[in-house]
Amino acid sequence: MEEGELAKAQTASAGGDTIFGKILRKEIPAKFVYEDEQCVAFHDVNPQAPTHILVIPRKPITQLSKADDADEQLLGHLMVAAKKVAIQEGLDKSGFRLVINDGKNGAQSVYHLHVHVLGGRPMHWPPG
Ligand code: TR5
Repeated sequence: MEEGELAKAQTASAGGDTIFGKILRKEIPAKFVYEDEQCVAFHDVNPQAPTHILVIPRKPITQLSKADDADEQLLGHLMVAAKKVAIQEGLDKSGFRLVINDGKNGAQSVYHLHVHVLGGRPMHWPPG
């Protein structure tokens, strides 16, 4: 993650509408590479890998740690959708990574839950 994104994560806070809400309402144009009744997926504006797509729920859950137990089906759905996106992008042949950042130390900068789908290059471990 770039310094700028890390800095944003330090100042970002939960609550209120986010840029992803605007994308969902089509107030900001974004090309959805996948969508269904519960989620949409679009390219990250600042890709950290040759393929970097975000899968977000239509329901505005701020972050994973704030999801309710009742969101269990939706959370599973996001992972299935992320898998479909990875396959659609041809990442299943070489491998890929899913990431959910949560809170300041988790480097979350946008407080609308999202799953990062990253691929197209070897990933490093441990992550930074
Ligand atoms: O750091 P976290 O996990 O919260 O990830 C937020 C991600 O949203 C980052 O990877 C950003 O690059 C990405 N992002 C931020 C904006 C944006 C976006 N992806 C697509 N389109 C975007 N728009 C239009 N505006 C942003 N501010």
